[in-house]
Amino acid sequence: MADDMTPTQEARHFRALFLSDMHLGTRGCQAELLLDFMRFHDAETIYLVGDIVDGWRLKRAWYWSQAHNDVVQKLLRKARKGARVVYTPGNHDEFLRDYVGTHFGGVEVVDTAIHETADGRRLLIIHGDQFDVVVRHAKWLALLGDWAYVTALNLNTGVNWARRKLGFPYWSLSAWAKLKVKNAVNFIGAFEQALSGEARRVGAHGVVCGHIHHAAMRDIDGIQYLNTGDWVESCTALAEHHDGRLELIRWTAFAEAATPAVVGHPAQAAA
Ligand SMILES: [Mn+2]
Repeated sequence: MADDMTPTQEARHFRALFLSDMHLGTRGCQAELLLDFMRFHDAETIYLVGDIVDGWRLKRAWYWSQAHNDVVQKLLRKARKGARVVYTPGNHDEFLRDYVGTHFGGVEVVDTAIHETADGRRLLIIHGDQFDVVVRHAKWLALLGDWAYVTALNLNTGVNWARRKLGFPYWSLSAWAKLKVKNAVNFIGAFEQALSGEARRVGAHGVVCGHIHHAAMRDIDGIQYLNTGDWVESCTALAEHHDGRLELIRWTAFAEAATPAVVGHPAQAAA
């Protein structure tokens, strides 16, 4: 469908949109639904909260259809038309972490960001893989305290940096946890705790993250935990209205007419 085609429905305009885990470059990516979503949603600021392009797959089964191209074009077009686009890379597009602090095509690449809502709340924007080691060893770290926590965080970054330089894939906690289904619920809980804890540590009121492909909007000990979900399975995004109100949008609920494409195996999609 042409980009300029008049939509039969009015586009919704938001103050900010937060999207993560598109996994462009893999068959699992629901690019058509995403494209459809982007046609009907605009914002002053768009946050790309990591795992937008699945870089590790570049080496193996790279899948890049016209729809994947269109998604990128659409994003760049929104940037050209004046939207501020902020990209906080994740583990699958970790190669972009080498470009933190730079701009390309109107897109700012940053490690993490702070978004201030219309009603003055500060939200930490971060993909979330930075906490994989912390989550895996949550119990031990709780016993050992702050020093061990910070060390584990650095270790996570260091180990994966080294693995990347050596050409090994990122060690994915999410994929690991999904293999151990019994631990999945515990794992999600520990992830949410770790991320909301980090928001508190940096003095934010909440956190917007992705990584575990599990959309959520809830209060955790006074911190607003917001997970944007993904575009492999759930097709979700977070939006901020002009008054600061936050809304989790499940696009599949609106796009029922669209026949779901063949979805990649969730375990392979590896958050
Ligand atoms: Mn991830």
